[in-house]
Amino acid sequence: MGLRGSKQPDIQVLLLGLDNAGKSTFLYKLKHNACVNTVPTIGFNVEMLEAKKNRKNITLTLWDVGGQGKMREHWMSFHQDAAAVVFVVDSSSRERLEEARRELENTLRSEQLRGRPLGVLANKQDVNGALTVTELKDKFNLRKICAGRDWFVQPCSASTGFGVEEAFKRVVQMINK
Ligand SMILES: Nc1nc2c(ncn2[C@@H]2O[C@H](COP(=O)(O)OP(=O)(O)OP(=O)(O)O)[C@@H](O)[C@H]2O)c(=O)[nH]1
Ligand SMILES: [Mg+2]
Repeated sequence: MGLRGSKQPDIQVLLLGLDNAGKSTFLYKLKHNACVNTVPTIGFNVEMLEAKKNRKNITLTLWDVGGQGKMREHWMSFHQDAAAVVFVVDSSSRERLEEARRELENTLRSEQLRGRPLGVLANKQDVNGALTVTELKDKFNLRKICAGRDWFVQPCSASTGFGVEEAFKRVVQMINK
């Protein structure tokens, strides 16, 4: 097989969500299977991860973009190349749900992301009283705002690792390549 034939397709996955949602913790849990102490992301982190799809090895590039207010205006510049979006929600923060919902809705309006699959992570399930998947689906009105694309909601805890691998597998499954 020539060089061209062996070249792997470049599959980009975009991690978005409010500041403090747990995006970087999720990324490093996946990459290193370790709970890394994070600091708020200014700019972005990027990591490559191997996966198997249809018995083939594939490489995914995960972009973890900072979620603070000032950073959100840059989210758009990552839309174009994203094969899938993973939107991370802090399920223990009911007071910021509306803000998260608004940002997700804005993101899904992007023309560049039209039809791209979406995984919503109901993160921080280890916290007492965390929002359930059913509650999150209802509050975000996901059935409506995700019309026209594949989507799922995965309960997880990026710090304990609960649901993290499962979330990644579901993202890989959804990607159309
Ligand atoms: N209890 C609990 N805390 C978590 C979980 N995931 C992340 N955290 C904590 O939440 C805080 C924010 O996590 P980050 O991963 O830095 O959040 P982020 O989404 O990358 O934030 P920005 O970079 O500012 O956009 C950290 O103190 C994490 O330890 C979780 O599943 N459970
Ligand atoms: Mg971060």
